[in-house]
Amino acid sequence: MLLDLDKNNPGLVFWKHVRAVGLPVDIMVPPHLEAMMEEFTSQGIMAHTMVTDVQTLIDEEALGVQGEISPMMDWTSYHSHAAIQTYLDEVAAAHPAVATVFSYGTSTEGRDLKCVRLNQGGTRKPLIFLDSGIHAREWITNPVSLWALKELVEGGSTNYLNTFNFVICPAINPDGYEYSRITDRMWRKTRSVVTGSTCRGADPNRNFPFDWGTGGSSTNPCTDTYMGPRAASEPEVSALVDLLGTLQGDMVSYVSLHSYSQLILISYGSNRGRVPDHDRHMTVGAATANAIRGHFGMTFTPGNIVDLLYVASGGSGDHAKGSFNVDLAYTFELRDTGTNGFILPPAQIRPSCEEWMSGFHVILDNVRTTLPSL
Ligand code: 0X9
Ligand code: ZN
Ligand code: ZN
Repeated sequence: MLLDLDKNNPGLVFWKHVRAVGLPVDIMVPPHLEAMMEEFTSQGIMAHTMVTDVQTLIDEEALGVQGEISPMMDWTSYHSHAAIQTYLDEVAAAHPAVATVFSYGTSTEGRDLKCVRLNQGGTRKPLIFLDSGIHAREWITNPVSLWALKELVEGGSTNYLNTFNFVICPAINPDGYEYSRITDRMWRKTRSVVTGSTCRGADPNRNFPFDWGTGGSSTNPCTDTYMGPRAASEPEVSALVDLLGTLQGDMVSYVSLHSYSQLILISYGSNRGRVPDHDRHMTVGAATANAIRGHFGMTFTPGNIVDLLYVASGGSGDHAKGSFNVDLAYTFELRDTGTNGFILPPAQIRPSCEEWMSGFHVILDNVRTTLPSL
């Protein structure tokens, strides 16, 4: 009878097949065939239920898997995009009066673009914007922005919530980040499909509308500094441009995290050269570098992008300064200076976070002295 069922009844799934008389058989039975149990007993076959609901088991297993890919954030390893997003949700759940997660768009491959808004007391305050992960391979930037988030909600920086609101957006190029994690560690760009080319992706930091395509970016889709077919062609960039636009009335500072070289970069990167308030940016930048050096002795150098690096148009910092005229705009290049480059050892994650945070305090303290009345 069991052999017959094994062969002919499509409704039953034999987890353990019929072997010999006297040996047990495990059968998964769909709800509409539950009466089979009595038929077994009436045929003299001993039967009992081992698992009442298989779906519950599957669901519980899925929870376990999720726990594995998204542990509570630590600063001793690099985490997947999914784990980063889970951490944002955990922070918001643990601090509901202060932190809210919101989505501002979708990446080319369909990943949610998410940020956390910190707004203590629900009042309008000058807004600080911080992002990380615009370049896929610059992994260290993500734990640093998440560390800032943690310090602001429950660490040594909570007092800043009395003065400022924050929008923190880690992993603003999630497709590129996952591609760097899984396939090509050195990937830099987005993962968009380029019409007429087999090469994929544009450099998101050459794709912002302000001064787009005016120098230091490429029209060749196969290069790492491809500007894209048009300004804000990348969904990740266009969503961020729109988000920044909605914040511009309140935004007093824009900070973007890159690696590596240990630089505190000041706009413009385009041929426009230095910003009108370059001196103020230099003064605050030098104080920021001092604070960072005071922590573990690392040297960070402030300076204009073209002076220190090269002409590079379409950068996010240039857009924030040029289009929205924020008070202070900085693009950081985090550790190191080339020993490990992008592949910064996990042992340096925590120190990178701590030293950068003391620098960030200096920027916040200086913005505080020149606040506009909203
Ligand atoms: O070239 C870049 O985009 C940045 N350096 S990196 O090595 N991380 O790629 C510098 C960004 C400078 N900012 C602007 N060009 N506005
Ligand atoms: Zn917390
Ligand atoms: Zn970069």
